[in-house]
Amino acid sequence: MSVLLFYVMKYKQSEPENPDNDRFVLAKRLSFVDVATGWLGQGLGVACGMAYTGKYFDRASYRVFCLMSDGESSEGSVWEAMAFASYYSLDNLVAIFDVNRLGHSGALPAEHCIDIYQRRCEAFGWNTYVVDGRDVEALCQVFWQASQVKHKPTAVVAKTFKGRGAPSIEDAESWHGKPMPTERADAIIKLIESQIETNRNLEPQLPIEDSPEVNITDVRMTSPPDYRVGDKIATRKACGLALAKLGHANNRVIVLDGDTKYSTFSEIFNKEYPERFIECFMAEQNMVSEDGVSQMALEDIAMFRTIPKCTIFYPTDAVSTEHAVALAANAKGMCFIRTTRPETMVIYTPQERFEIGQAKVLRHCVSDKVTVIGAGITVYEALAAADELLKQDIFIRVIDLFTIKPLDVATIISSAKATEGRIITVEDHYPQGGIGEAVCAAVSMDPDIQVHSLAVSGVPQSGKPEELLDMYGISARHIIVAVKCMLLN
Ligand SMILES: Cc1ncc(C[n+]2csc(CCOP(=O)(O)OP(=O)(O)O)c2C)c(N)n1
Repeated sequence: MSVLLFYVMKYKQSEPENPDNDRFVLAKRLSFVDVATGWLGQGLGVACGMAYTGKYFDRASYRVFCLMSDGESSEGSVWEAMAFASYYSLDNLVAIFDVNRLGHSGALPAEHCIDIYQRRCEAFGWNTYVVDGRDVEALCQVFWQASQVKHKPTAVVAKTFKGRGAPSIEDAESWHGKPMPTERADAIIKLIESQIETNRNLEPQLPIEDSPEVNITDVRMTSPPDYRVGDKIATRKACGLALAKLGHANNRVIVLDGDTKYSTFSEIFNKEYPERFIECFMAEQNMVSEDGVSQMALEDIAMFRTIPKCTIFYPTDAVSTEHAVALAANAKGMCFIRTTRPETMVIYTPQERFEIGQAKVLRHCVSDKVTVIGAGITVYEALAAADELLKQDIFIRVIDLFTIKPLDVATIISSAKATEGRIITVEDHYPQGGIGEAVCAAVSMDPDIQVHSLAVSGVPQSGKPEELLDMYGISARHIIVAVKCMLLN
């Protein structure tokens, strides 16, 4: 990283987004990392897109560096990207394989067998160097050599040790993703600082300013659709024609296809703008690589709901989870069990019985005014809201769904009837395709039931679970507000 950032890469330190800067792709988020791909295996695909743009569209001098890990290279998408980069001769792209032998759970298949990585990279048509990842001079040399190579992307296979220099941490398993105790971290920082030999302020080289000005805002069709009512045309063809039309509007409209241009009709675009058509072949993972939010699954319920016969469990506590596992083992078809990261309180006795499609009513009394439906983590928020509202003499019924598909429609409807038709759903999921929509669909034929849904509406940031629940509107506090609003209306 230091060789790259302070010796090799050219960029304006004060302007991380300057288009002339060299690009840096890494799985971790820092201000000068152009793309952070915590969902491993996407980085190289994104870097390929940047390098392709730099070489063929911008025709600029900036270069693209992608720091990858050895564990990550188990992902098939990495090798799709490797094939893409060499096919398109992306000589402005350098991928650095940080081969530290370890993944999250332990040693990786190829461990420190550097030659395995070397041969794989060479087989994919890459100019490949093997270095000791701590040898500054060797790194400087291979990065310089890489800059001289034409028509081939470069792979730098660097042998490294995780936690190098830190006593009893170097090359040891089970440190991945584990916070270091403060005293230990302080000692290690001191140790590292004691090894710094110069306090010279290192300045990166400035970039060559030759990237074009690009405007991709306000891309409009130049004329309205040219179809008459009664015309017959396949929409896939209309889509292909529309893309070609959009190509007139802005020369930064490009099309990527995965060896299907005659089926998708993107061949129409290809004929008109061959230089803006990118054939990605049958490597769709690489084709769609994009910056993703690291491992926050907020669309999974929607995805699994669409699969025929798939059962979706979202157990709330350890007891219901164990039942979910046993029920899944005996269920026909695919099952998806959604579990929760933080520790949650056990709320069911060992004697409680669970069935697929049977929800649990956790709070109820004759004076209930609203039914609050949750699953998993949001059940605790609903219970906390119920406790708080109780102090204000407002009674709510709380339902734990247990399975989201199939949904316990009978319990939902009878609870809604008992609470004057009022339902609030609350879920740690995007609104689209989640619990709220499932419940709405289930009660849609009943004009006397109204559903208000609390769900995560934006792409979230990282944070503490309780902070995130509150920030994205699905905490007890938000449930209380929603209950009161519903009662006012
Ligand atoms: C696609 C994907 N699967 C699983 C994870 C969870 N995960 C985070 S880090 C990691 C292992 C990291 O090992 P490696 O890729 O070698 O990186 P490094 O040792 O350099 O940290 C895993 C499995 C992830 N981030 N992305």
